[in-house]
Amino acid sequence: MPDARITAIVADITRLAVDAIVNAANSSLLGGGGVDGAIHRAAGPELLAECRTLSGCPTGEAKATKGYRLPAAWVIHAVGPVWHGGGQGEPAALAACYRNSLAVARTIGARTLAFPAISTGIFAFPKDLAAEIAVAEIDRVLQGDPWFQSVILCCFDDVTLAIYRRVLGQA
Ligand code: AR6
Repeated sequence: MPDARITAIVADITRLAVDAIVNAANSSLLGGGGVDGAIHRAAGPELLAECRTLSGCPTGEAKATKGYRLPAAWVIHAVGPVWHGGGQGEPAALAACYRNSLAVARTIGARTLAFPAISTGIFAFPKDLAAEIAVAEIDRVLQGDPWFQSVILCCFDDVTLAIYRRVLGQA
């Protein structure tokens, strides 16, 4: 069974009072639609101003900013892969996103975090495979590691929640 600190809920990630929320960004880090647009709207224009100083971010990697008007102190901007059929390293890039976001969380002192379902919206990554990768990678990092207190898989719809509950064995 995956680590019990990993849980799935349906929520608007911009409302969660965790140490850090993860953004499903693109490599420009200059905003966009989906959860990225929602995070920028809720955080205010200071977020974009800080993002402009970061010079973008490669796919599979993550960079942190402050959370500004969000309840979360930090935003970790992770760049998921665009799904091109699975033969272009998309699964490994998605796993790297989760792993690197957790590494960034540790460097900023964040113990409670929330992830959206990275790449499964505009970037079209299949939801089931994405959930399996997310849970496996987070679980691997949490094994024997007391640093993280809670990792929330923040779903925006009941279909995604059902997938995570099944993968987590919490159905
Ligand atoms: N809270 C939680 N989850 C959300 C929210 C929210 N407020 N809004 C959407 N989701 P997407 P991607 C879910 O498309 O596929 C942007 O333009 C959504 O239902 O936001 O990684 C970026 O700038 C889905 O399950 O991100 C990039 O260009 C999940 O978040 C591109 O989209 C991810 O969907 C990234 O695409």
